[in-house]
Amino acid sequence: VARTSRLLVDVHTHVYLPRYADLLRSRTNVPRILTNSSGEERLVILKDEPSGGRPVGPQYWDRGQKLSFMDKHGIDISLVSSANPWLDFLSPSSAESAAADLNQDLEEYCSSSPAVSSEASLRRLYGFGLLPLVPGVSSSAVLESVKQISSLPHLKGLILGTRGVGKGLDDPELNPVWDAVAQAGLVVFLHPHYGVDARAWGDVDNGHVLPLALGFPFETTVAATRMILSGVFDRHPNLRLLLAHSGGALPQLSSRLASCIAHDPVVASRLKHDARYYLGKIYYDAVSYGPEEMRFTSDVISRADSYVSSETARVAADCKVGAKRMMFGTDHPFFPPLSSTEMWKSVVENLNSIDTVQGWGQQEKDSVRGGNALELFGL
Ligand code: 5CU
Repeated sequence: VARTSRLLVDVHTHVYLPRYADLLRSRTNVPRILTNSSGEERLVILKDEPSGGRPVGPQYWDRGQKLSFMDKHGIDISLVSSANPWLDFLSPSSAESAAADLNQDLEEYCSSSPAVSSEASLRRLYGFGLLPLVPGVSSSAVLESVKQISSLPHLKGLILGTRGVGKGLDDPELNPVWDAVAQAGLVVFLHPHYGVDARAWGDVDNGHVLPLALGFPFETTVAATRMILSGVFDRHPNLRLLLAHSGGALPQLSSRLASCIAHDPVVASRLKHDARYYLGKIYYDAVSYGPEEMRFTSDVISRADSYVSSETARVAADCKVGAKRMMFGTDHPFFPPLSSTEMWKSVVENLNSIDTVQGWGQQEKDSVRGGNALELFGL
């Protein structure tokens, strides 16, 4: 571990692979890439996004630009995932063939990337594959896709949204998928796309702020909570789930969740453990932009084991335990700076935050910057 312990590893960084960008260009409905009257390409993916969309360019698909961004910010390795909305809008047969092709494309994207200069056995790019998770897809097609991803040496996990095959991630139909993914040792990266009911945002134009700052993390919070409530982690204790945006509001709400469960006759005896226990079985990116938020998340993860049962005596949590489950991320190519600056504010803020978390020593900071990711992804 010592030789690699100072590497900076980005676990939250996206791409629209060229094949996927072409698919978006071929569409006339959202999600799509359109060319406006000035000849500029625009990306339109979010619900209620102004129909003109926003500028999109090679930073979204060109591997050279990903590597330049990494060089500029001192990032040694990136675990690249396809960006939302993945294959959600396709028919089952189109989703199956797109997943197979895009997984192969991503393997090539990663396997032919340069080696890390200080560690020749590592490449600079690894990836999360895609499953054809759409309503109506057969279970065997999804399991075939899990098999394909685990056979591709540079894909270390898979990214998924919150809809599953139409009924969310607590759908019992997904049990064989969790089983297969856990057995294959793949990391599941859970990422939002839909946000929450847009009526909550009112009529004032606040750009993308409310759906991205609140809607995205609330969506993740709901999806992860439904997974906990469905007993996924009791049935699949080896499942490795990584939550985008530091798990949204889940760390903040987990004691309230535990209390609501304890007071509800429908679920009070359903789970093997107090809800707070499961937060210590999950992994979190450190994409929260503030040292206090990072410290809080690590505190909540740290205390999780003391909730193994309601009889367990609580011990004061050491936030260093939780730091083992958090990992640096950038969300590139999203959140580009509004005016040209050398370094991206979104990246610098996350790095500075990791560096200034009260109670984390150098070891914890190095772990969150890269050591944890190297371990989790077996690099
Ligand atoms: O800015 C955005 O729309 C996004 C997005 O769609 N997906 C993401 O991962 N981050 C930001």
